[in-house]
This record gives sequence, C-alpha cells and structure tokens, in this order.
Amino acid sequence: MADGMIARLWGYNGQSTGPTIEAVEGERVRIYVTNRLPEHTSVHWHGLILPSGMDGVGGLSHPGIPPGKTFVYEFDLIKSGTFMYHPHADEMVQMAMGMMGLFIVHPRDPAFMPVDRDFAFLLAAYDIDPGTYIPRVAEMTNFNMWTWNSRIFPDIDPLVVNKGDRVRVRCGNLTMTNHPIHMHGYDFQVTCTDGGWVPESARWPEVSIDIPVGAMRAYEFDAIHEGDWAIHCHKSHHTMNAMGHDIPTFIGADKSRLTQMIRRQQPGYMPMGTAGMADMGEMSMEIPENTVPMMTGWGPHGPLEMGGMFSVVKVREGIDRDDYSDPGWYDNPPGTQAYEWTGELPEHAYNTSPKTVITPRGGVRQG
Ligand SMILES: [Cu+2]
Repeated sequence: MADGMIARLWGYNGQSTGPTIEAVEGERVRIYVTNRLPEHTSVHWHGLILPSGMDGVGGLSHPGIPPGKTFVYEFDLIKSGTFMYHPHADEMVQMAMGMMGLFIVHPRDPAFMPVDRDFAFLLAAYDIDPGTYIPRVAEMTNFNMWTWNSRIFPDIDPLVVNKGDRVRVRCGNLTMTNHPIHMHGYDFQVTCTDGGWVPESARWPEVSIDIPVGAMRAYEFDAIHEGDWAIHCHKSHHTMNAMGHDIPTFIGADKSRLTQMIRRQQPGYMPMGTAGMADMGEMSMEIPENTVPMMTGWGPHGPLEMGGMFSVVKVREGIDRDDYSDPGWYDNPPGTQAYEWTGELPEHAYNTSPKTVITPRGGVRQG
C-alpha cells in the first residue's frame, strides 16, 4: 500500500487491484478464471452488455467457481467505455480483501473522443489495524485505509501530463461510501460513466466529481495550466491513513501543567492537538510496525499532511508522449507564489458580534 505498509490481500494474477483489461469495441474476449481462493468465487463484468449466463453472479448466472477450478467467460464487446470487474460471490469478504479490477474498452474508431493521456483508478477501502496485515472483512463504515488501486499517498503515482495534452481520468468506486474527487487548477467535464459516453449537450463543468458507490466516472480536460495540482477525495478523513476516530478534541486547552506532570514519568510526552493537528504531519511519532502515519508526505515547501486518497497532477512542458516518470516538483515562476507580507496591514473588516453583520462598502473595521 505504501512504503512501510504491506497488506495481505486477495486479488487477480497476483495483484490488487487486478490487472486492467484493455480491449477494443467489437472484439470477442475469452477470459479464463482459475480460482485459487479457499472458497468459491465468480467474476461480474460491471457495466458490460453481455449474455445473462456470462454476467458472473454466482448462483444466478452460473454456479460459483469452486476452489481449484477454472471457468471461462466469453463475450463480444458491443460498446466502448469505462467498466470494472469484481466478484459476485461472498462479495462483502472478497471485495474487502481487494478483489476488483478495471475493464477499459476503447472505441473502434480512433477518431472518437481521442485523448493523449488516459488515467484509471479504482477506489477501494480497507480496515487494517496498525501492526496487522489482513483487512477486517466485516467492517461497513469505519475503514482506515482509503486507497486508489490499493495504494495510499504518498505512494500513489503522480498523474504526469504534457502541457497541452487532452487528458482523461477514469475512476470507479467499489467502497461503501461516495467519494467527491476534487482536482485543483482546472475545470473539467464528465464525458463517460459505466453506462456509456455522455453526449456533449449533456455535459456541464465541474471541479469536483462525486463518484457514487458502485459507479464509474471519466472526466476530461485540456492540460493548459502548468504546475503541480492536487487531486484528492474531498472527504477530509479520506486523505488520512490509519486514523483512529475516537480522538478527543483539545483545541484551546492549556495542557502545559499537565505536560510537566506527565513528563516526570514519561520524558518524551508531547501534548497533541492543542493547536489543531497539523503537528502530526511534522512529528515522527513512534508507530507500530507495518503502518503509516495518519498525515504524511513532504512537498517542496513542507509537510503536506495528507494520506489516503491524494495525488498530484503534474503538468509540464516538453514531456514525451509515453513518459510517465515523475518530473519532480514544480518551480513556481517569479511573482506567482504566495509570499509573506511584513509591511503595514491595510484596514480590514472584523466582526465582533455573534449576529450576522453586513460588511459596509469599503470594508471598514467593525466595533
Ligand atoms: Cu473519499
């Protein structure tokens, strides 16, 4: 999942998420599924239009694939688009263990909605206690590992883009909650769902796109703005790793006397959270083995205090067509970076009343 954090998952062909299947509209595919799990499984081809008996619902479409047996799925790809696959047998366990993959069908006509860069990831959530390796499979809401392709920040690859590229980002959600994926620096349009391509007349601009549970969205944009642009789930708990949710709030509490008393017995004691929690991004606290800090990652200007579902879209000039290697951090051109002000502060409006106050014209200071 990340440097220092290994999860023992189930998957396909030795990986979670499974390999991305890419094919072309009109092709016929034959897929051999050998079950090496200790229980039966099946593969559902989410969003694809196919014969009922190939739909992969164990017990409904066909008998579950017993351990050790190989089943064949074979069908025509009658439409292009953005799809995924996952088990439809003991789903709660098998998906909580990481069984899922992307299925991309490219249009037969290469002139149909061409892009220069095509990124795809699946949202998956795991509940793995710090210091352990296997997800708790009965969890429904309290997950602590929010992943893209079963990876967490800072070990999710950046999305590397050449300036001027037409870019498509495809995202599917196989967790049990929605994820508003927000990308900085751009507006974009949703061009495809797992139902098919969105006609131009039906698109509207967005900067965040909510990915509902069990759904896929693909959006597109022209990469005209150079820079390092954050892309992340907008639920702030989903850009955290291994988070405990029963932390009391100490903001504003003066713990200095308490700290002195505790340090007599625990010399290294740090009073956490009295000014917020940003200090957790900088501190290298002792953590159990095989886990990662809740807030982590360093940027060119300090700690990012992020984890989980977070990455960076890196738009640069002069990146080769097939080059996805990390170009490093963006150097902001002179005069384009926020800076410290040390001069006189201008007059500014300030509200001392609990009532709603309409700022007078000119922004004159209140009270
Ligand atoms: Cu989320």
